[in-house]
Order: sequence, then C-alpha cells, then structure tokens
Amino acid sequence: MKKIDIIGANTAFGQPRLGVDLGPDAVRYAGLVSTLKGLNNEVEDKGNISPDLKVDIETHSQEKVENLRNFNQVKEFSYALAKQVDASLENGRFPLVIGGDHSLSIGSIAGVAKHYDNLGVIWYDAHGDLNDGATSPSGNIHGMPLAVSLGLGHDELVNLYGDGAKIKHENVVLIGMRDLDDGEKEYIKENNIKLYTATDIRKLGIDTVIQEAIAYLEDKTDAIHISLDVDALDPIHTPGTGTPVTGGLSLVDTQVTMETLNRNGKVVSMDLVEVNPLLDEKNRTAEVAVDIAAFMFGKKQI
Ligand code: B3U
Ligand code: MN
Ligand code: MN
Repeated sequence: MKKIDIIGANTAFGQPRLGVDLGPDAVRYAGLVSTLKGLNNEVEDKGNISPDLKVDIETHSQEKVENLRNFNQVKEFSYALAKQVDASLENGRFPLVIGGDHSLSIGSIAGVAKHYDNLGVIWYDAHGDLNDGATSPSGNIHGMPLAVSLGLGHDELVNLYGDGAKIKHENVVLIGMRDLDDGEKEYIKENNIKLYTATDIRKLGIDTVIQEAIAYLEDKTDAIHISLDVDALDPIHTPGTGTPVTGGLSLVDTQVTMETLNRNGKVVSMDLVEVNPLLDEKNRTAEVAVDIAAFMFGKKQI
C-alpha cells in the first residue's frame, strides 16, 4: 500500500509534436486512479500543472534559444513541476508524474533531489536523453533531461530548483537503450554510466538485468527514482508515442521490472512519460501505461 499523488505533467514543449500534452488525461481515461485504488493504494489526483502553462496550438515550437526548442516554456514548466514533486514528498507521499514529453524529468528529478543527496535513477527508455544543445540533432529538450540532471546543459536548466547537478553519474542505470546519438555514446563511455541496451536485455534476461541494476544502486543511494519512457517498450505494445523505435522491450519485461522494484521498496518516485493519444490506436498506449503503473503499485498475476 502506498500513498500516491498523481501529477499530470501536460507538457509538449520538449518536442514539436502536439498531443503528448494530452497524455495525462488519456492515462486517466484508461483508468489509472481506479486501478491503483483497486490495489489498495491511497490515491490523490492532483490534476495537471497550472492552465497558463498549457501548450498554445498556434505558436507551439516556433522558438529556439541556443538550439533548445521552447527553452523558456520548458524552464517554466520544469520549475512548476519541481515544486509540486517536492511538496508531494514533503507530505510523505509518492509522486507519480504522468506525461507529457520527457523534458518534464528536469523538473521531477530536481524536486526529488531536494530530499536525497544520493538519489539513484533508473532510466527506462529507447533513448539516452543525454544530449545538450551542442550534440542534439533536433534541439528537442526531451532528448536532454538526463544530461541536465547530471549537470550537462544550459546553466538555467542545470541550476533550476537547486544549484548544479541533481544526480551523480555512478547513481544512474540506463535500461532499454537502442537509439543513441554519437555524442550520447561518448558521454556514456567517458562517464562510465551503467548501461543495458535492448540486446543486452535479450541476452541476459530482464530478471538478471533488474537484479544487477538494484545491486549496483542499492548500497550507494538513499532512494531510487524511476523514469519510464513508454518508447522503451516495442511499438507493438506502445504505438502511441512520438519517437517509436523497433526492437524494444516487451510488456512482460516491463511488468517484471516494476514488480521487482516494488518488492525492493527503494523507489520513492516515478515518471511515466511520452504517451501521445493523437498517435495512438484507440487508447492502447495509455492502457499499457496504466498496467505498468499497476505492477509498480502492487498488481500481481496471481
Ligand atoms: N536522441 C534524439 C531522439 C530522441 C531522444 N528522445 C526522444 N527522441 N524521444 C534527440 O532528438 O535527442
Ligand atoms: Mn525519453
Ligand atoms: Mn525515448
């Protein structure tokens, strides 16, 4: 049983495609609250981040500052989200941040990092999200949040809601990677970041991978944040996302990951991001997102 705050991070500022800002509501319509309550959790839906931070359909994605698309909006949104996540933990609750594009993790991690000096982060994604303005092929900030949290990127993002890096390289595990840019590959090697690609997972098995990830983080961190991008899964399971990549993880791999993390008990916060209902088949991706959350919060097959 957990006390969960659902925080709707309705941003699309981190990339140019509209619709991912509707992700939180799509996940609500797929039954998130009733599912988590049905698993004996205490659940409060805090709604979406303030309405004046909503995407403007007419002007979306027309601005770049130093190759950072919608820089000012991302900054403002991230700050507002950091405040909410911080408040949620302050109240002894588990912030479950539903997105929204992955730039939101700049804010969620900044909020969680207020509470932990040695926060562990599991980044479950097809992408590393380890670019900065110089290495990014797109200028999309959703490809940068992990870099920013590690201290690489625009000063105003790195120092948002607290000075400097929020996490340490040795406290990060990447799981599911299969679409890394050259700059990201170099950064991973230079900083010796723990990495499991999609092919590593197929070879080792997901159970070994998640056990190793926990063992790697367990003693040196004081809590774990899981940042789960639905494009980590194969597009067979999660077609409704902006940058699908074939050769992805299965739903059952993801269920095992969630179940194991839940049993371990060190996870204090979670992002569940990149659900775009405008790109979906019916509301399938949102339904899968609810199932993933269910396994994080107590669902078992028997
Ligand atoms: N690495 C590429 C592509 C990408 C990153 N995250 C997503 N796509 N979702 C970039 O634009 O940084
Ligand atoms: Mn991502
Ligand atoms: Mn991704």
